[in-house]
Amino acid sequence: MSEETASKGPLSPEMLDKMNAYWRAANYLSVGQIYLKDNPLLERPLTLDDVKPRLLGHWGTTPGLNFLYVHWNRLIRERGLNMLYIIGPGHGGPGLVANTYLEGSYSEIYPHIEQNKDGLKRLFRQFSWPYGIPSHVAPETPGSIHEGGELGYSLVHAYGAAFDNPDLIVACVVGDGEAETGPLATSWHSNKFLNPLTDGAVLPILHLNGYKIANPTILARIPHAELESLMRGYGYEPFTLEGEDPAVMHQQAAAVFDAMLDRIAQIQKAAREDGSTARPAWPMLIMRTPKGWTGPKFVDGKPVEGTWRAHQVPLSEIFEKPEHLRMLEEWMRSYKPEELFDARGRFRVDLADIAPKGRLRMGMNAHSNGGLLLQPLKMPNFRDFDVKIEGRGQHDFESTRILGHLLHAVMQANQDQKNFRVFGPDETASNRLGDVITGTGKAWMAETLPVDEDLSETGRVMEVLSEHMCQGWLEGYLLTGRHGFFNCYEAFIHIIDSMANQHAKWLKVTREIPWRKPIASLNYLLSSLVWRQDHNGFSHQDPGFIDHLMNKKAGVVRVYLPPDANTLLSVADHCLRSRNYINLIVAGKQPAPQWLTIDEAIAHCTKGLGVWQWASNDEGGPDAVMACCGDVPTLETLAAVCLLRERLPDLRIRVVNVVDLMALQPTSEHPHGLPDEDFDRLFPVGTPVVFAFHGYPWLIHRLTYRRHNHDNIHVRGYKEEGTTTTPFDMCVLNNIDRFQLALDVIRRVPRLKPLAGAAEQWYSEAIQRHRLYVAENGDDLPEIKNWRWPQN
Ligand SMILES: Cc1ncc(C[n+]2csc(CCOP(=O)(O)OP(=O)(O)O)c2C)c(N)n1
Ligand SMILES: [Mg+2]
Repeated sequence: MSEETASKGPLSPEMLDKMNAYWRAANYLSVGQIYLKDNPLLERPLTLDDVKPRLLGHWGTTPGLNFLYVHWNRLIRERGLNMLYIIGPGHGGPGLVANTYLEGSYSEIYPHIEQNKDGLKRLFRQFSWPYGIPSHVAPETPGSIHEGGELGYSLVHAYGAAFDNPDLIVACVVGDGEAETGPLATSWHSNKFLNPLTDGAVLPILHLNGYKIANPTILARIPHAELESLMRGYGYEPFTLEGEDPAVMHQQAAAVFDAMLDRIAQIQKAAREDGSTARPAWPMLIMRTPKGWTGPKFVDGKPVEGTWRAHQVPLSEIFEKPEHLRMLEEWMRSYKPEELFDARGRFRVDLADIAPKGRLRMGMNAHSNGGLLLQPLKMPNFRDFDVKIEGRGQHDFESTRILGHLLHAVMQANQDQKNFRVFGPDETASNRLGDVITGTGKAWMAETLPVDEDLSETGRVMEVLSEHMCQGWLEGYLLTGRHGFFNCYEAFIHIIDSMANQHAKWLKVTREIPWRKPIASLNYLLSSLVWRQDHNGFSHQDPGFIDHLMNKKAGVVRVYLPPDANTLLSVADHCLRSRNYINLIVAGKQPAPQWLTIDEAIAHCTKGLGVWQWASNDEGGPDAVMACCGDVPTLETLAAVCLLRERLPDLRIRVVNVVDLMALQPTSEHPHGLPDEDFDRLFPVGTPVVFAFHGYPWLIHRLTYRRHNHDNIHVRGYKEEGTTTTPFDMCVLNNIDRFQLALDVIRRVPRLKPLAGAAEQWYSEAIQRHRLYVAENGDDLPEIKNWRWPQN
């Protein structure tokens, strides 16, 4: 590089040369991974035998990611930074693998990928190879907490990682295509929740390479001033880096990053030493560089570098066109591998030396393997928050309010550790968990007015009306070794279905990677449930998230439907202590009868399902089993038992309540699955089972399909009938009401066949009476509304 270029910036000529060589090495290794299975140092002319039969991967984004990596390396070394690197366009996986290899962390974690020619050959070969490594920044990639396969979540993950990590800087690349997604578009607002006093910093880089797969990006095709205004409008101070001449770009990048990091240091000093509480305008970078930078400029007469054609594999017809093989060799040789690796294939020591050492290497940053840092939550004794049962079902409590007391105590117990946060889309109070806010407050760095309550710069309850942000922050928080709890309306949790998928995949894979240490589980509380949408109606009625999660790997997912407050406490305690799961808890917030003492609740939850003997009269074996799962189905089932007992006192009914949905499956399908012998004891073969389920009924069939008594299991659940109506009418509309359940039993028990006609008559009269009353009075019949389990 010329002296003149080198003098225009903070890098010494020697450092500039080394950084550029380091970048060339990363680019070389990235291309090598995409194309080659042999001849990794190009010691002989490239032949088709050296090329992989299937060319899989993405080049376009990679040189930009590599460029940033070498600059982070310099900054980490010069400033002793604790830095995590999150890549939105995770399809740039080869770049991260290349860089963690060059810094040595890859070989430490995977010793067979040695720092020599054999290691290079394996490094290349394994990429996108069956049983090798994935093409994206996957859990297998050292230093990663973010796969980036599904675009949109990089920035929320970055913020989640930065919360309560005051010494951490999270550099986050946002793809300009990724920036078009809904979750990413809203993520910029995370800066209204990040406190420079107690949290780390997020350094967003908008990677404006101009293109997605096949189209330009919006942000690349609006005037620069408009883009800057957009970023200013989001509350950032935008910096810009633009160009393609490597020497100039290295100098400019070094200057701009020095300025941005100085700015971060100023912001943190103002908050930490000078007592400033103002919301800072954090720096962000708009980086405008060519897509596929340093790659082939033209292929088959068409421009590639700097266009969407560079997205995947720019030379894809290697086997068909000899010209492509020649161009690939030329491209790879343009990085001058002979100057980068010694004769044995080891990265040149003086170049390797510019990378940070030990734990400061981004591939080794402990925050990227959060389990290493995980401190168990200090858990108060949940028994202390129990509801005293004075007569079963005689008093109503809001179960989630009781849980709120426990969460409040968890929050208080862990205030010093600063490793627990509660997340929710503006519904924490509505879900009756408001107690958790008391004494901790809700995080808020934006303006406040006298009318506001509980907003605080140091709040630990995170409320924002974006399920995406709640989910993303929580994931980032968990993946970096902390704990959390997400509460959400049941119907709207579907908004993050896809994010839950991705997290489940991450967990599934990490469980198989020995160096990834277990992290705290992702805990959901779904409340404001389908059956009790008194204010809202049909739009708010959808219990399908359960079904969604049930498709995930059994090793990862747990689903609990505690029927009352004490079971909810027991389940929540269990979930908060667990590791590497997605725990779904479904529990109502409306006043509802309470059934079990805390000791009974613990015993019941430990089993996952069991006979409620106090509600059963099944001596000598049941005529029918009435199973229930969920709070409203449990109430209706118990009311149906009473109806039956009044009319048919000698009918032997067994009540089985299910808290842990997974227990219904065979042991072969899920670790919580009840052994067949136990299942058969509860649900004897040949005995009719009327099952009232909180969610869509088909799920119970799916779970019990292989059980011996499956043919006799008849399920009632939500069948997409709803509106703004009374609680009991919701049950009637979906045929899960007490009259229907009682009728089902009469219809199914063979010896009651003769009574079926009269029972049908009785049923229609009851429903008729209900309908007329509800239509006339706008409320449920008093004997329904005020029904209580009889005391004897
Ligand atoms: C949510 C989502 N939608 C679509 C895709 C398919 N996809 C993969 S890469 C890509 C283009 C990404 O463009 P950009 O974010 O600009 O990344 P880069 O240009 O840096 O490769 C698309 C649409 C995806 N991975 N995720
Ligand atoms: Mg792009």
